Amino acid sequence: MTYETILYEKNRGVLTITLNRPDKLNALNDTMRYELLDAFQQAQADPDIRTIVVTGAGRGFCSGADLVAGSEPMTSDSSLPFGDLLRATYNRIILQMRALPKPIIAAVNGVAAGAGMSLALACDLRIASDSASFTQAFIKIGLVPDSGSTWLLPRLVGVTRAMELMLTGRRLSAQEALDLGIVNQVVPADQLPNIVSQLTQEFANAPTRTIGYIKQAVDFALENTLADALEKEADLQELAGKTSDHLEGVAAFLQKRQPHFTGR
Ligand code: LHQ
Repeated sequence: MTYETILYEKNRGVLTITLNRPDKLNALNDTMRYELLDAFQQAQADPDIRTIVVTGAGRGFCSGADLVAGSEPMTSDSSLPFGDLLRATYNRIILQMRALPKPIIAAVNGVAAGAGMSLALACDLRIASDSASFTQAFIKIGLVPDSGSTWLLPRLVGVTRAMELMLTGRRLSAQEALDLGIVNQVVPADQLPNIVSQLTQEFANAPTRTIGYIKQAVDFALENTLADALEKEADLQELAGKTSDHLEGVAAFLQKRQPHFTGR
């Protein structure tokens, strides 16, 4: 598939998805949402892809839903009621990202607003440029936080802070987002690509299957009892124990050398 609104670049096991509507701070229109969904599906199916970076072109990461009526290519569903619109694309993107058994890193280069913030929250790690910012902008236009923000944000920052951010729409600096635990790291803007690239090279050489199991285990644990989480860990550990990367990890340890993980 050729994409119009995102860039899809594969390099040495790393897929970089760049949201590419810089004039609108990479607002999500119909085309972009379907392209993102397709890109994450490709990322899941392609065994050469071991990690995914999501970032934005220009000075924004993603400003959420495209609010400029009539500007969208009328490809499909922009006239749907909001509930159906969410079910048709946004919700599927978020579920696809959480179910994707590979690490997804948000390289948050600029403002992440509304569903754009949700998109960042649905990634596994967030590295922010010092010029990034975050806003639960929904309330400013009289909408409920969506695309997973109500589920993801309280889990990251606790209910007290999440409610404050959702009720006020206050725009957080990257440093505030770091202090609250929304991002993993804040780096100078000009170093963001290099620092993210170092990290993703590590992930491109990691025991990928096990990373998929870790995502599954943590998301499961957040919704279930300790007893159920222990059972899930046991199931997933059995699978992890059968990977060649586990055998390689143990062999490398015993031979006092660096492991060579293949993601199998
Ligand atoms: C934009 C946008 C944008 C279009 C900036 N659209 N053009 C789901 C389902 C159903 C319904 C709707 O919603 C959803 C999910 C959602 O995401 S709802 C929340 C939607 N997003 C927002 O409400 C955020 C709107 N944007 C803003 O509040 C600001 O632009 C932020 C805080 C993101 C950035 O502020 P600034 O850095 O001051 O930039 P700016 O406002 O000057 O924007 C730059 C340009 O980008 C500007 O265009 P222009 O032609 O004047 O230069 C904006 O109109 C355009 N833009 N966001 N979402």
